[in-house]
This record gives sequence, C-alpha cells and structure tokens, in this order.
Amino acid sequence: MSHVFTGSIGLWCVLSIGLASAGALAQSAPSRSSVDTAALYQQHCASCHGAQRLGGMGPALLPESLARLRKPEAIKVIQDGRPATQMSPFKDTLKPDEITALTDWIYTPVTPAPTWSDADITASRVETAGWQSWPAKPQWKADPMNLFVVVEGGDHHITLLDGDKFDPIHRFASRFALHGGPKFTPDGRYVFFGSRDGWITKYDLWNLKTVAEVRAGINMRNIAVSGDGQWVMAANYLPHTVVLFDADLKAVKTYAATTLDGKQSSRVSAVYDAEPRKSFVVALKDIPELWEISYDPKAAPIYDGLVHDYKMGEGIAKPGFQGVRRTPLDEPLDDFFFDPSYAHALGAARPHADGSPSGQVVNLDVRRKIATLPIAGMPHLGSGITFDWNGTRVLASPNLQDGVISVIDMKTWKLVKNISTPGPGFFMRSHEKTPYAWTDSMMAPKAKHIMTVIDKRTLTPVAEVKGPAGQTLAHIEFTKDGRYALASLWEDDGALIVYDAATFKEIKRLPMRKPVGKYNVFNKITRSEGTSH
Ligand code: DHE
Repeated sequence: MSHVFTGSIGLWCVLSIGLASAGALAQSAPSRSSVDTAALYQQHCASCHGAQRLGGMGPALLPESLARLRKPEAIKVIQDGRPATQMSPFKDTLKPDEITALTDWIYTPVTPAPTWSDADITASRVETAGWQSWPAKPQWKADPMNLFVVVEGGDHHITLLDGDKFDPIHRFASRFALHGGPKFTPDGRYVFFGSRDGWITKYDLWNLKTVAEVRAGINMRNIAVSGDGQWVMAANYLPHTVVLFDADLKAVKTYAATTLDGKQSSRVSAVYDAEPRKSFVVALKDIPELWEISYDPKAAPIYDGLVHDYKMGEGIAKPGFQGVRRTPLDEPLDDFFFDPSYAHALGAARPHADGSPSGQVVNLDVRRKIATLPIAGMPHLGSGITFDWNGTRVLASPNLQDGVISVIDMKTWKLVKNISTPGPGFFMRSHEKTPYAWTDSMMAPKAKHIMTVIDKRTLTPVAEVKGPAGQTLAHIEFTKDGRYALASLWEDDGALIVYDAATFKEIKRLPMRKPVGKYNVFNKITRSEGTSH
C-alpha cells in the first residue's frame, strides 16, 4: 500500500529523546561497563532511527551505513547534534560513557541480519497527491536544459541553479547521505536521487515538488533510470538485491543477486543504463558475473547456461524482457562504464596484491572479457571520460590509489600515456566543446586543493586551479555550452566556484554546504562524452 506525504521529505530527526518501542530489538548489547546500551538506544534513538536501526525519520545506524563516518565524528554528532536538522545535542542528557557505548553499539552489526522484503518496499512508498495534474512546463524562468542540480552533503540539501546566471532557483531538503549521480528522465523534467540508506526520491524539477519516494533497500549503491524514462533500477549492498521499479517508483520485480544455482549471494556494486541496448547492466561485487537486464519487450529469450544462451534451442528459454543475462568473468567488478557504442563495459576489480592491472574490457555481445585494461592501482572508471585523440578514441580515468590519469586507446586497449597529477583523485570531467579535461587530487592530503587541467590534444597538464590550502577542491561539471566549469569547494562551509573554462579564471563563488556533486541537465540527458552517465 502506498502512503501520501504528510510533511516535507528528508526531515531526519536523529536520536531525539523519545519513546522506546520496548523489547523490539533482537540484539545483545556490546558489554561496556554498566551501561545498558540497548535500553538507552530504545529510550533516546529508536523513535527516529527505528527499533532495528534501519532508519525512520533519521538515517539507518548500521555499520554498513556508517562506513563513511568516523567514530569520533559520530560521538560529536551525538554530543552536539547536527545544525539545521532535528538531531538535538545529547551532551546534557547522556553521560560521556553512555555516548561512547551508544556509538560502539551503532557500529556493531544487528543480529539477526536485518531484512527488507518486497512487502517492506511496497509499504515504504509515499506519493504526493495530485502530482499527475501539475503543469507540464517549468514554473520558473531559466533555461531548463542548462539547470544544475547540486547535491549539498553538508546539510543534506539540493540546490537548483540557473546555469546561465549562476543564481540559485530553489533549495530543498534531501534524504540523508545521497550518493552517486542523480538520474534524469529524457525530457529533463524529473530527477531521481538515491541515498545510501536505500531511499529513491522522484522529484519534479519543473514544479519544484517531490512526486514519490520508496525505500529499495537498507544499504544502496546507486540507481539507474532507463533511457526511455520508464524504469528505475536500484543496486543494493543490503539486502543482496537489484530492484526494478516503474517510473512512478512502484516496485515491479526484485532480483536476488545470486549465482544461477542460488548457492552464493553477492552485494551489488552498481547498475547503469545502457540506452542503445535497452537494458540495465549490473556489476556484482562478490560473484564474478556481469548481468544485463533488458527492458526491451522484444528482447531475445535467454537460455540459461552461463555463456551459451546464444546456442538457441538449448536449455529452457526464459523471457529476455526483464530476464537476467549473465556474463561470467574471471573476477568481480567494483565499478564500470561503457564505451560510446555501449558494446563494452570497462570495469575494475579490487586492486591486485601484486600490482598487476585489475581493469577489464567486457564485450556485452560475445559476453566475455576481451582485454585487460593496462591500469594498476584503483582506477575510478565510473568517473572516466572518453574523447577523440590523434585519430582514435581514448578513455581517461582517475585513480584512487595513485596520482595518475591513465589514457587508453579504445581500439587496441593499449596504454597511450600516464599523466602525472599531484595526487590520487576521484573525478574527471570534460565537455565536447572544450579542449581541456579537469581532474582533482582529493585523496592527497597535501594536494587536495589542487585541480589539474589537462589539454586533451597534447595529453599534458597545462594549468593548476587552486582552492585554499588544506581545503578540498573537486568535482567539475560544465555548463551546457562547455564555456564554464563549476567546481566544489568540498567543505561544510564550502562553495560552488564557477570558472571560465578557457582562461581558468574564477567568475563567481556561491557559498554552499559541502557541495559533493553537481549535474547539468543537458549534459546528462544528451550523455555528453565528458560527464558520467
Ligand atoms: Fe562514490 C558516484 C562508488 C566513495 C561521491 N560512487 C559513485 C558511483 C559508484 C560509487 C558506483 C556511481 C553511481 C552513479 O552515479 O550512479 N563511491 C563508490 C565507492 O565504491 C566508494 C569508493 C566507497 C563507498 O563508500 O561507497 C565511494 N563516493 C565516495 C565518497 O567517499 C564520495 C567522495 C563522497 C560521498 O558522498 O560519499 C563519493 N560518488 C560520489 C559522487 C558520485 C559518486 C559525488 C557521483 C559522481 C558523478 O559526478 O556522477
């Protein structure tokens, strides 16, 4: 059953003094002095975070969800609260050893492991009444194609920015800890956000209102929206599932991420839309298989046997539409992206202990690995870009382990050049209309304020764009015409900085709360070669 919104989304009231839902916790407290942690949790936290710590108004408090929050920071949040949220400070209510015990408790796995069934997914769905009759044109004055969606992680908000004037149009609360790029419908009207807690939000950019939300899982990786805007797919770490929704976020089908015999299950690394193939492609983190799930009603049937379902007539045919077509791999993929033809998935496994390359080229038609990508360390291929160079097509990928951008020929899959940067980085961006690509060094403590600008024609760094030393400058997205590059000063009292993409001079600075990522509607829906898809 679906519910109708009664309040604004993303209000996450954390650890409020509240009503214990007695006895609901099937878990033993970590033994720490005389503190009864389970009772404390029930008394102070359960009303917002749920009796099973799966979240409610506040985020889930599970080791999986807290992986990115260091314990001292968690203690500080419990002591001091979080500004601009309903998380109140507890330093006057709880003793220091109680706060420490509670912190230990939320970093301890819940046993038995929490579940999230199809019934839970369906029951979580909320929808705003009357959204179908909202006007089908923007209710604000700006170019809807040059709109930027900026995710501010500092206080879990979204800012919508006019990409011509660089003025904010609207700001609203998001779910806690969004992760990954928001995904758009092809007309640019609706955007879908995914949170690490498993929430998917469908938002109407033209009417500035939330349409619907659903919780796909407990710990989610990312979401993909089909090229025709009709389907949404969610990839989960917890539970081990991939979940298919229709465009209104009504659950259609849950896929258990298991081997064919069902004996081994896996976390799901990521899901991406392969529009020309009319399919979603899914990487599994613990099983060496890449899945393709077609949303083409005319898709050829699948004959299950791992590779050879193209030997028509062998085995029992399963429908190709919404069926799982498996490609066996030598090792699982963490993340990947596509070549421009979408015939290949370019992915990386976990770094190899001997330093040998972990990158793989998987041909989605012959359904096997066809080449090794000559990149060592930890390539962040999901943030890779492609461009024309010297009569061929190359891909360039940042590396989370080394200060290097690897450039690879996409015909031969051979290394063209390793370009040195001041330190390992997360993101790389360019645009068809600029000769430059920009990348960060945000993983390097001493160089995290430096962005390197690389000339795509010569494959050499030509400039460094710097923020204040000690602060992180990262994540570029270009305007629709490629004339301006927008970067994040990735601090809680940070900013969005607009640079002239030709002179690298700062044009404008807008204060923002840790703007983790920004996404230009036009670049996304046209699948610009310089941005993530
Ligand atoms: Fe991300 C995208 C995986 C840590 C910020 N990150 C993605 C995507 C994947 C991924 C699979 C693509 C999703 C999409 O766009 O659909 N990220 C991972 C990891 O495995 C890793 C290393 C560990 C983890 O905890 O998950 C990781 N990511 C981070 C961070 O620590 C970052 C810097 C801060 C944060 O908010 O968590 C971070 N990831 C981002 C951002 C994107 C992203 C901003 C979207 C990039 C884009 O421009 O499209």
